Amino acid sequence: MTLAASILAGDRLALARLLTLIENDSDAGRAALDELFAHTGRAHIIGVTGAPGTGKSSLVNRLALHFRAGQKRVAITAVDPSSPFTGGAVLGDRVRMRDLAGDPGVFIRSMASRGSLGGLARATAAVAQVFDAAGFDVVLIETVGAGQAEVDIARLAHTTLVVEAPGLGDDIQAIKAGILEIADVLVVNKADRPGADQTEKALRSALELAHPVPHVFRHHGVDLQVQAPGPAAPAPLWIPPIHRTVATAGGGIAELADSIDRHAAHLRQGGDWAVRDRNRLEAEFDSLIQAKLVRQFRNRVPDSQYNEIIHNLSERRISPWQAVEQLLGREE
Ligand SMILES: Nc1nc2c(ncn2[C@@H]2O[C@H](COP(=O)(O)OP(=O)(O)O)[C@@H](O)[C@H]2O)c(=O)[nH]1
Ligand SMILES: [Mg+2]
Repeated sequence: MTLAASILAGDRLALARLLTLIENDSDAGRAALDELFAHTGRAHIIGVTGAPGTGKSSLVNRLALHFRAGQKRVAITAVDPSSPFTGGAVLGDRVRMRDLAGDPGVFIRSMASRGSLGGLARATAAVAQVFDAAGFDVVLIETVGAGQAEVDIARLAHTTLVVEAPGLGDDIQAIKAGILEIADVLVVNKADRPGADQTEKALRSALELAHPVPHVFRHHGVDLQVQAPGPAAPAPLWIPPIHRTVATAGGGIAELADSIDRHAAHLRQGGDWAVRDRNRLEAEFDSLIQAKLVRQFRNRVPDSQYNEIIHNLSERRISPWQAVEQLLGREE
């Protein structure tokens, strides 16, 4: 039996093995991904992002328990570019997720980046695909921070939760970083702490600033048009709801999960589910083409020539554009 076939048959060890192969960017991993691809496209992919300490892991834990209570199979991955695989933060997350340990309807896997952020986004996309093919109904992806990696991972998700919490002094930071633009659902966690009102108010006014910009994906500056299979009437605009939660005690989780479900229904109804799916695949395809072309090209250029051009660049003898033209010729 191939690795992919074992995964489709529900073999958890095979699943764990493939995730390692993917992290190591191996050919065997890619071959299994190719085989699994036809079985993807069903899972609800949910991204959970926000600053460190806002309670993302605690929320993911609670949400997973909630979805399990509804008989859904749940896969969880935590992406932490700053910490190595065995690093403190990731281990801490694993300990907190102990409520779910031993449940065969749950699979938890932490990931650390090797190499570039682009590589991390690709690996995360691959991991989500594997969980999807393996039959998990919900895939929760926790990411730290407010950088490009989070935006990339939001593109991967159908539904993105942005988590804030009072008392961290970074509300403005996250809003500045434009993270609200990727939010489908906003969460003020640690609602048991003083300052939750202020955090919610700050979010609400930032949200009003961002509104009424339609929440659609743009590609190369052009709105993508995909024929919706659903009803002809245009779907109403989705306005990100704000939820208060106490992840440690479970407060507000049912309401939050309800919003997540409503968002999925909204995407399906309006045809945005297909749009996001298509955009995600196109972005992945683009990024793979770029990576492959650059690799092929670099293999053809001797290091000496490459280094000479870099040298000429830093000496300001040629501009970056001229450097590219020297190597690749002028575009027609
Ligand atoms: N008071 C309070 N503490 C919380 C809440 N949610 C999480 N915490 C605590 O905040 C800390 C960080 O939580 P964690 O889930 O690891 O945050 P993450 O870094 O965003 O994943 C932990 O000590 C949690 O126990 C909450 O709703 N209220
Ligand atoms: Mg965490």
